[in-house]
Amino acid sequence: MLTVYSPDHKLRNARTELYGGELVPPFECPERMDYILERIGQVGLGEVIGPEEFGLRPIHRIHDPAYIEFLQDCWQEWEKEGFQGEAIPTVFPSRGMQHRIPDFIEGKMGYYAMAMETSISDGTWEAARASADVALTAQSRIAQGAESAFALCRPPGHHSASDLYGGYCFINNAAVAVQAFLDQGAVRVALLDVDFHHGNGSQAIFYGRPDVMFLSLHGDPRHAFPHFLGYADETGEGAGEGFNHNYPLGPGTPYATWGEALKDACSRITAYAPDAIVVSLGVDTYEKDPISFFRLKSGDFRDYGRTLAALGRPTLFIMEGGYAVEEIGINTVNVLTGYQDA
Ligand code: OKP
Ligand code: ZN
Repeated sequence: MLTVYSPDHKLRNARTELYGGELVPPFECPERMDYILERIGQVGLGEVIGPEEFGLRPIHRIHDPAYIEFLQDCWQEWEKEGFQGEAIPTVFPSRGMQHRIPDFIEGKMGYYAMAMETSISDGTWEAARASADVALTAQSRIAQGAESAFALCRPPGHHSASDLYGGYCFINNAAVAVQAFLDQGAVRVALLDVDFHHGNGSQAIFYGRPDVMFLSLHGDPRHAFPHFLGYADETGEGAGEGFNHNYPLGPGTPYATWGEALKDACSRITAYAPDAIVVSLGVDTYEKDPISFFRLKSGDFRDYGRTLAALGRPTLFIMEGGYAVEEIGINTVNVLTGYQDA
């Protein structure tokens, strides 16, 4: 399987994440990519290539241009105020308040943030743009006839909606790739999110649309980030009714239970008969993940890779989360070899 990777992800090197009331080194760190690349080499998964540049056009198909401009300018505007730390909002358009976009950077950040653990710093925008190019390059290979490809994206994307960043995400790489398939002639695309966290951004983007089926297995929002979306009764709206499927799962969920939910999702995908499948691949479902609560073991990743292969559709894997850094390579590549060897 071909992997697309850009070293520009290293430009995303925030020093801080707001966690438990402290500023700690981010869980979503550059070293994650080193372990995955190392494992790709060890098992001989296939060629690793750099991305092509696609510019802003495919990104604007998903994201509000004013939001993209905000991401581009955020760090410079923050620095200009003379603030000493990384950029973090402190005030939000909550219930009963205006949803007008302020001029001052701290207000703008509150407007565009869905969570505040994610600091913005120098290079964040450049890395996010490169991550989208990685996704689009892998997508183009499948459009040209490859049966699968792996977009080794960093930063991740599935929490980002049209005009929201947070949860370590800035541009929704998977959604941008889904839209690229559709713009190139696909009629239906399934977006399957197996990251531990609910893909609230992806769900929001496609919620009213029948041309994309979104399915997500994730920690129950009553117990897990992002807390405010991901319930089972969110099934789509308008023309999109019936094309959104959430599988919220509780603390301690083992692979036996998780795998049953995956099989249900797969039968829905088969019935939908998509032209392509995009997988938001997070391996924070792993038993030793430091911020998650499922109990998948390394061998389980290989097993569900085989389940995905049985769908028999062109499949684009997009990297999302996974924070047990030393095992992230083994777990991620197990999905891909499980798929490939099936
Ligand atoms: C990004 B991705 C845990 C707080 C969680 C943010 C998690 C973002 C996950 N107590 N904070 O979906 O892997
Ligand atoms: Zn996650």
